[in-house]
Amino acid sequence: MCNNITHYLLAMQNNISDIATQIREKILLSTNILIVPHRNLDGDGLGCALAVKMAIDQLGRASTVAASDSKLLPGLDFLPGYKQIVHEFEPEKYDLVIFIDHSEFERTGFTERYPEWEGQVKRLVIIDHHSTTRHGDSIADLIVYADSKAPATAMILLPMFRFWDIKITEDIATCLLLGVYTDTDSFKNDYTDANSSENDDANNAALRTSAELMTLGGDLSKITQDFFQKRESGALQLWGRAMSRLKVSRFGAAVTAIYEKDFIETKTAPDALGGLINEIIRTVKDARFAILMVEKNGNIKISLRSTQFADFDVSKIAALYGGGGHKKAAGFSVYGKLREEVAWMIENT
Ligand SMILES: [Mn+2]
Repeated sequence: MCNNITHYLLAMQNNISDIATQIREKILLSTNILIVPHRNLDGDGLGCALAVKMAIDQLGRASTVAASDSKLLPGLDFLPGYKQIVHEFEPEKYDLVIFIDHSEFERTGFTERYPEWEGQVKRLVIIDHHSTTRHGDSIADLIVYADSKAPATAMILLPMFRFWDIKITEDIATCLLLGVYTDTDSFKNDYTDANSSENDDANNAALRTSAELMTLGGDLSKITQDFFQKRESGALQLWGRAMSRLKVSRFGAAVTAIYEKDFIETKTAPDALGGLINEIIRTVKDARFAILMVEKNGNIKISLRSTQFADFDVSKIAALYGGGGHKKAAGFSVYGKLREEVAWMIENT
């Protein structure tokens, strides 16, 4: 086992050397760089975007992090560079764009506001760990580094930064640690489509990388306290409503719903639901998968998660309704309002 992990980490490091050189060259060729994580930002997207900015600072180039969410993850405002994140930008000002933790213009959340943007991008670098990574062939000068076996984009960045001779400061270590910690769901070994032995290897590597990041000054207690233990009371009231409606079907689906009025009455927005399905709904004993239906603006967004140890592919359900995702986490949207009868119909499919 120990050997496997060493191989795993070494393989990551070796694979990365060529591509890391090319990416560093692109950065050094550029004068103004735009770093763009995905919309509905998570810990990995945010931590990695900020870490890449700090690394680019060390390479002596100017960069900006742009995120389309109007409200960023609130518990993480202690992260260096968080307050400098912009929500709008002038596309023509940048000579290199870096996509972090995703691979598509669509996923940035900026394409509606800047429909011309894709046509204006001269150079694009994609650093991602999703199995859905698409090679954006509309851009002539493109480098894609995708490793779908990496538990987090942060796991890719650490060896890449080393290759660039970046000093891993305490701030960089904290940002990368946030990525590994959140994308592994706090090391719960549950992040990819991989089979269980690959999952074990990857999780072991995630723990080793995290230990290393903590030795370098990564502040895990700050991450866990500020991100996971400072919830708004309205968010918990909202979670309570979902929990009180929870039902488990005979097919092993743990199902619950949030109605539009719940947001109004608890004075919350959909981002308050972050963590609910993974941390609560999915943990129901005997459930094989969890369904959270959320009604908002005439739409019902359905999130699906397999439970930790069930071999159940929720992306197949999502695909039936034109949605997407992977084996453990998928979703789709339908127009309409939520009525309990409808919920029971969905449960029986
Ligand atoms: Mn990620």
